Amino acid sequence: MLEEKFVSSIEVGVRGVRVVELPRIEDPRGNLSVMEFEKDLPFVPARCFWIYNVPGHHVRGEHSHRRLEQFLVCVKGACVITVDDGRNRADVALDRPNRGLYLPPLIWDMMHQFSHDAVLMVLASERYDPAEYIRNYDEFLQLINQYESTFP
Ligand code: T46
Repeated sequence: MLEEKFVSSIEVGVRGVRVVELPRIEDPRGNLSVMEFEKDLPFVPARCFWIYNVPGHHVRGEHSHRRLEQFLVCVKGACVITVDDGRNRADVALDRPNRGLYLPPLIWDMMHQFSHDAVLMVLASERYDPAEYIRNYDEFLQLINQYESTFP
């Protein structure tokens, strides 16, 4: 179960999306945060990428994934992630390096309001496959309707 995986997490009112508070080990030499993939994540990452040097007014994402699970941490700076399950929408501020955001498949996401120094790290459950993206919002809503009639 997802809730059992994440020791400290909260729902945001969008299907399956959770904000996760990661440990923050404070030390006079600096702080450290940690995740153990098999213990702390509902998937074992196959890929990691990071987004940086985003001009403040630019929006990234604006798509959904058919199968992909992702875990996002803004390891430096801040940004806002808008998540949408076709019924409900929420804005999540990723503004500290010990806060993560879990995204299951079939969530429409948008990344925006990047601070000039933001570095957004993303762990993904699969290798990169452009065919797995849904880039059209109407197509996304159709898939959600199919999904909800299959799994009411
Ligand atoms: C997501 C958000 C958070 C690759 O070659 N390999 C990769 O693994 C990725 C993620 C991208 N690319 C190439 C494909 C494009 O030519 O990098 C370019 C930019 O990718 P994209 O327009 O998809 O970037 P974002 O920031 O809109 O979205 C990315 C992820 O694709 C997506 O999964 O949720 O970051």
